[in-house]
Parts: sequence; C-alpha cells; structure tokens
Amino acid sequence: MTSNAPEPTAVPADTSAPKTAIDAVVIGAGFSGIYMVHKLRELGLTVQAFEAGDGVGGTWFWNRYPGARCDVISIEYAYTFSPDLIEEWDWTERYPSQPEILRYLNFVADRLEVRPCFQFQTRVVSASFDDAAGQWLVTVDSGEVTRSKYLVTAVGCLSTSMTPDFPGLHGYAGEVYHTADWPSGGVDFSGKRVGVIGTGSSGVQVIPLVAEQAEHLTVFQRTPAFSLACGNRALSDQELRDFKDGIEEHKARSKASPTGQYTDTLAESALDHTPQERQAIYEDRWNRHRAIDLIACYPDLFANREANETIAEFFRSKIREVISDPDLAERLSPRTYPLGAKRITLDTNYYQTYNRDDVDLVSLREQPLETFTENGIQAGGVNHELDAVVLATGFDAITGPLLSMDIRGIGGRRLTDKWSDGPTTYLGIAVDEFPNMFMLTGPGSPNVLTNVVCAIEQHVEWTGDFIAELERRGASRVEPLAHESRNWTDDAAELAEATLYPEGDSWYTGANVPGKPRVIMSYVGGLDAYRRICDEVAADGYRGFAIA
Ligand code: N01
Repeated sequence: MTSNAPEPTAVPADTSAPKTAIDAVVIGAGFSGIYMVHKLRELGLTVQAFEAGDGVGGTWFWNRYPGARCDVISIEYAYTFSPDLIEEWDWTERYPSQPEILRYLNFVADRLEVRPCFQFQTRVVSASFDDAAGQWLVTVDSGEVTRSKYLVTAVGCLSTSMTPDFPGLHGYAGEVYHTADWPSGGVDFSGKRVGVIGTGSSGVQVIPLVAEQAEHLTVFQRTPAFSLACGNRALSDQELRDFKDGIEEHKARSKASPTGQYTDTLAESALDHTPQERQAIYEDRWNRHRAIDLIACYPDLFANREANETIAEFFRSKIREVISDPDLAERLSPRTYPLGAKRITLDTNYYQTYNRDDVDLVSLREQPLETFTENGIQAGGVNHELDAVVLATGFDAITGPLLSMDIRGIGGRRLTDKWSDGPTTYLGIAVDEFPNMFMLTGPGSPNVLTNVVCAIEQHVEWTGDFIAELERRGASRVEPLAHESRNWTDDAAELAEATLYPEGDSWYTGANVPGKPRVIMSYVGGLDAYRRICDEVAADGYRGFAIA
C-alpha cells in the first residue's frame, strides 16, 4: 500500500518484463466504479481503472435510446455518502432521463476527481491470478497487461446486451439497432417503416417515441409487460429543498428497507381485504406512480399467487381503460406469470401508442417469428416490410458482464467453468479459488432487486472497509472458504424458491438467454437483512474468509 494515489500505471504486454504492481484494478465507470475508485484512493491505494466507453456512465452511457429513463425516482437514484454531492446537484424531473443521469455521473466524476484514474475506450478482455506473486494480471484489448494486488469488478448487472440468434438477421438489408448500444448521434426514423422486437422496460420506453417519428411501427411482442404509467413531471425547488433538508431521515429509512426504497407495506394479507377495499388501495397507490408502492403494498403479494392475482388483474384493468379494442387489450395483457416475476416497466403513453392507426402489434406467441427476410420480418406466415428494426431484447444480465471477460483464478481455473451450473459466491462479493477479487453487485447479492445505487453504496463501503482491514493486517491474500460460498449460494436459492420469481421467464433467472443456467441471481432476502449479515461478518473478523 502506498500513501498517495499516483498516476495510473499500465505495463506493457510482455509478461516477462518487470512490472510495477499497483494496489487495485477497478473495471467499469458506472455508479459502482466511480465510487469504488474514490474509496480506494481515500484509503491511499494506487488504482488503475478501465472503462470500455469513452466516458463515465456505465449502462447509462450505452442505453441512450429515445425515452431511456430510470425506474427509480431521481432524488433517490443518487449517491448519499457525500453531503457536498447532495447539496450541489439538482434533479429536474421526478424520473430522471438517461441524459440527465449521464450529466450527474459526469458531475460526480469531476467533483471526486476520479477521471485521471480511468483509461477509457479500453475493454478488459482477461484477468488471471498469478499464484506465485499473489497478483492479478489484467489484460485489456490493446494487449497491455497491468499487475495488481486486488481486482474489483464494477461491471454492472445490465451491461452485456443480448441479441437473439434470429434466423436471417444477417441477410436483412435494413437498419438494425439495439437499445443497449444506441448510436451516440441518435437515429432519425422519419418516413420509415420500423419494427421493434421486445416489450420489456427498454421496448416499453422506446416504442412511444419511435411511433411518434416513424411512418409506421410494428411491435413484435413475445410476452406482454405489466406496465405502470410513470406520471413523470418537473420537480419543484421546494421538493428538492425538502429532500435535502430531510436527507438523514431518508437515508435511515432507505437503509431499513428491503429494497432501499421506503414504502408503507400494510400489515394484512391482500386476501384479508374485500375486492372493493383492495381496489381503493391499489388505485391510491397507482396514482403515486412508483412500482414499489404497488408490489410491496401487501406483504404476501410476492409470495402467494392468489394474492398476486389481485394486483395483476388491477394492472390488466388499467390496460382496458386505455385500449378500447378488447382483443388488442387482451393481447397486451400479461397472463402467463405473476406480477413482479418480470420487472414491472414504467412508461409514458405506452398503451396509448397502440390506439394510433400507424401502430400494429404482432403477438409472437400466436404468430411466431420465423425469419428475417431481406426486407423485413416474417412472422406467422406474414412478411412485414421494414426499413429499420430496433432490438429491445435485453441483456445477458448479472453474470454476463463478468463471464464476457476471461477470468481465471488459482491454477488457471476459469470462472466460466466454475459457474457452468450457475454462479456460486460468498455474499455475492467474492468467489473461492479467485483470491483478492471483489465483485460489486455480483450474483448472490441483492443487486437489481433494490434501488441499485443503495446496494452499490453498501457494497463499495463494505469492500473498502475490508480492503483497509486487509492492508492494516498486512494480509497478502484473501478468499472465501469453499463451504461458505456453497452455503451462501444454497441459502439464497432456498429463499428465492419461496417467492414467485421462479414463475417468470426473465433475465432475473437467466431464462431469457438460451442455454444459460436457470438460477435466481439475486439475494432476495432484502438489502436491510443483507446489510446486517455483511456487518456481522465484518464484526466477526470477516468470518468465512481465509486471510493469509
Ligand atoms: O430487457 P428485457 P430490457 N424473440 O429482458 C423480448 C433495466 N432497464 O432491456 O419477455 C422475441 O426486460 C423479451 O420477450 P420475453 C430494467 O431493470 C431499466 O427491456 O422474454 N422477443 C422481452 O419482451 C429492465 O428490466 C429501464 O418473452 C424476444 C424483451 O425482448 C432491464 O433493464 C429501462 C426474444 C426483453 O426485455 C432489462 O430491460 C431499460 C426473442 N428471441 C432497461 N428475446 C428503466 O429504468 C427477447 N425478447 C425504466
């Protein structure tokens, strides 16, 4: 450990050349990477960080499709560790748009002066643990290799896009865009016949804006979403002031909540109330325009299918209020999975878009997508001529960004092999046989089932404290005990089985990626409980880790 953060050190590809090892490599410049770099520098460690994009932002750098917006309200989707950052930043809208989140992250990166630690436009392709030296060798796409004691992955959960292997896609002559890799200069769909495949969060957001511009829009839907009108609006100066003045209370409430988002969950079962009582309660919460207020309204909504059906039907009734054609309303109504088993989407004018004469819906369950042709998509025997196609087909989530790098631990053990049946981790932070590696929002942590910024702050702070303790002890090496990883993973799986998540074919479970092991990759026990467990592990001398 050195006392001051020098300029980042990168060493040439010749691995026989002597290398100046640094303390830590951090991969990624999103919310977690920015804060982790700051934290490590505060500890006096030397840090080299890598980011594939040419700026900070992580998933918010690439997901710049029209309509991209967060599903957590802006004032809560922000760091809380620094009073200065809170005081100096003013959000303009209740739900922040992608450009505003990107401006925020640039502001934070400047304010914390972390930018010099990052090498941008640089993708990490592999990382292997040199057992003899007790160091990681991190190789980037230029071939450069950096040696470091610690490896911290801050790669995000939704940063590896997923393009299905559609027959004929390569022979299609029109334009193809993926929402998660949108051209930085934008796209003009004026006068074009456009197809959108996918109706998850990205599809539901992009569809209304493409419809406004295109000559004609065809939406190809495999599974309808449960969508909540987000009721976005400008924030007033008074609201911002009140939030800042009450920040300590906000922090305490979000820390005590399972998702990092406070809501007033009722004590009764949903089934204890009459349909009329439930209707009034759901209606009130619908008008709060916050998904957590609905899904966590009753304690059993996500544990009991019958209770869940009461709120699922409420959402369907909202579709029927907007869509006058009963057949179309039914095709847009989710019936095959419980509400919440796929992520609830937040929209602006999503259902209204289907009332336009220049928008068609193709239900792929009834009319399966057979092939792309040279000039469009053939589904159910019908050829839809299209000048452009938008793939809103999502991500190889959570494990995808980690496994897209060739990470090798002790004895060259590949992470892809270790996780061939699904990820095993201790606390979602560390993996046995992969010493000195820490994952932020990794599989087995609460990650995407929370306001992820809260989860990130907890992870960065806990990991930072752990690394500080390792340095204080003069430790050279740390890894979790194999049986602790197994226990953590098994216990997390058992908790997940008691919820309704297994009933949805979603990216939460890996079911959206053909061939991916079907495992619930998040800790469902709540961020509050998880925080307590992590704190107890630390208080117990980092129980479960072998420290050399
Ligand atoms: O991805 P998704 P996303 N043939 O996986 C369909 C976050 N996010 O990018 O459901 C035909 O949810 C697939 O169909 P099905 C947020 O956490 C947040 O939309 O698998 N269709 C589905 O409709 C979100 O949950 C925000 O049957 C195929 C769609 O593509 C997460 O990112 C905004 C197909 C993919 O939906 C992912 O959202 C954007 C195939 N072969 C994203 N393969 C906000 O904060 C897939 N599909 C608001």
